[in-house]
Amino acid sequence: MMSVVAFYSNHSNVELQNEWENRLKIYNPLINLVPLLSDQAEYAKTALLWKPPLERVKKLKNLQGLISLGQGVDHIIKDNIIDYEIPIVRIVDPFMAKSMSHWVVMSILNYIRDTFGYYTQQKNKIYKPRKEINFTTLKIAVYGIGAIGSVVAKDLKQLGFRVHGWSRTQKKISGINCFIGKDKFKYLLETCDIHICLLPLTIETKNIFNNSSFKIMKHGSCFINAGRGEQVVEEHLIENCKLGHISAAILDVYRKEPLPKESKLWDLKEIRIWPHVAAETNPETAAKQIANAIKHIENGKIPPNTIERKLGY
Ligand code: NDP
Ligand code: OXD
Repeated sequence: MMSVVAFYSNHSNVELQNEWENRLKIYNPLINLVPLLSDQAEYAKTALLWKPPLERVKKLKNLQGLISLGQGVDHIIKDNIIDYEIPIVRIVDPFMAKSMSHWVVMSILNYIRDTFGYYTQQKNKIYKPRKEINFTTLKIAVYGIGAIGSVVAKDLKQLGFRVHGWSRTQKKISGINCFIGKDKFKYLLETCDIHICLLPLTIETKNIFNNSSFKIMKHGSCFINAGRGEQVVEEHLIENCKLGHISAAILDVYRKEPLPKESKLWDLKEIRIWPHVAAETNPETAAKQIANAIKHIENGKIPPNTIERKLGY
């Protein structure tokens, strides 16, 4: 029997849906993706979603499970619109963790080697060494050391950085100083030089980077966010960048995406803007686990990587 799956991605287009379907068919030739907004979606037991219109999802009465097309699920559980108790599954893909790690490493290396200073010099034909930050003295904090953050932390350690991690439950990762709790969050803000947010968006993490957190960071700190935009009070970040208190901010995610043209974030010399691409979902590497999740859902079983609703991630 056909396995009908309702599909929606915010870059929704037929090519993307076809690409996913072709990848999924390798593992189950009976999988048939149909657009979430189509009438056929009424028959779907599973929905494969990225930033879907949740009111539409809610109307599909045959759904037995939802799968996020990313590692985060905030786009599905936000505002509790989907209030019924069916499994919500997320992707956990080592490819994405590595991809994120590359982006973070690149961001940090650009920061400490002043890549953008050299670009500017080149434009003006200036041939002169610029100040380099001594990486051995830098302390890095990775907020969120789960599937992605733990890989980032380990790779940074491997490159010779001093790395600290922060999570909800205590972790033990060789070579990484792991912390939990609000006091230790404050301690990391106060003592680290580079702050990397890789947290999921939950009630606890919303607005976690605000004036109170930025102000207690060391003067000249570097802030990197690839978690979620709503974890940062953008006006406060802008204020602290203008003061030079935050000397560099590398951002991949925003409160409103796509980042509106009128956002002041675009204009600050301290800020680098990336359009939510730090670790993109890869159909080639993620299809197998999604096909498996679809099978579990259709058999009334709980798939691996089903989130704990009460935790929100
Ligand atoms: P995980 O759930 O595997 O890891 C989340 C980490 O955050 C865990 O260490 C968790 O602690 C910690 N955490 C959660 N809540 C709190 C809290 N209140 N206080 C302290 N620590 C907390 O998620 P992933 O690593 O897979 O992904 C993290 C996020 O990265 C995603 O939710 C998404 O928002 C973002 N992301 C961004 C991408 C991009 O391209 N920009 C791509 C992919 C993901 P514990 O270990 O104790 O559970
Ligand atoms: C994700 C993302 O959550 O791309 O996977 O942001």
